Amino acid sequence: MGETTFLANILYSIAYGIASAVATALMQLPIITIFDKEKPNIKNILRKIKWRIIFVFSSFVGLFVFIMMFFFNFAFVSSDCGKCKASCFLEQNGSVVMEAEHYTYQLPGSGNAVGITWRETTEFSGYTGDSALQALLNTNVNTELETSGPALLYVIKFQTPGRYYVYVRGLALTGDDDSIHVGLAGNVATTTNGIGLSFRLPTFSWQNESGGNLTTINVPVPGVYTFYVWMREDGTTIDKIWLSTNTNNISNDNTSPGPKESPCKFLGK
Ligand SMILES: [Ca+2]
Ligand SMILES: [Ca+2]
Ligand SMILES: [Ca+2]
Repeated sequence: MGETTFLANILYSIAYGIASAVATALMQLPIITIFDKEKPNIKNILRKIKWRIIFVFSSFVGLFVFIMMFFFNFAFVSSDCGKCKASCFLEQNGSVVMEAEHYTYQLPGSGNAVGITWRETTEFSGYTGDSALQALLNTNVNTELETSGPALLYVIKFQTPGRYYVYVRGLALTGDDDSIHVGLAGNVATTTNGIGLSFRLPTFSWQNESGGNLTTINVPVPGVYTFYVWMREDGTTIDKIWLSTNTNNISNDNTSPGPKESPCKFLGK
């Protein structure tokens, strides 16, 4: 969240509210002047509009609240999502990049994954942003082809429709701690591949494949969608997500940090 932008928006809202209240008061003048049988001097006009102070004040409060809601919903665009978790990532030019730890919501696991949650960790070196997320406790649970693992939800505003290649930066402690499922808007992209999107190195690296296939999601029309990451095997650790319309962005096993996180806007939750 950009604090400078936040402060500027508050000051702008206050100034706008005061200006609106003054304008509302001034709008009373022609009415008073036309219907006033007394001489319309400043003293009489000020006396006549005195009872309208409550109305003007309530207008100010109402406008202030309205404008603050407006800015919370539409104008809090930050170049860095930071700790702003109730946020909506903005896709630009066929690409959106999200730190895993900046998820919008998390849903608990069910079935054999009951009680497992995604937890922030800085235990493994090489993460980007604030941390990575690990599905814990790690007691050898595998949801196989079910999406019953704890889920991370990322709300994304897509401007560019089309097929997106899913790249996730994560690490594998062992072969039993190395896979996730992903999907968009309830459509799972990986379960039909017989296995989830899997990590192959004990250090953070980018991976796109699930069961030897490219992992893709489809955005049919521009709009706001929710991207899902489900734990498949507990102990799996993820750091960053990159959705791109370009299949040649980065190769599997690449350990670079990748591009910086996309901008987001605050949803006011
Ligand atoms: Ca595995
Ligand atoms: Ca495990
Ligand atoms: Ca991260």
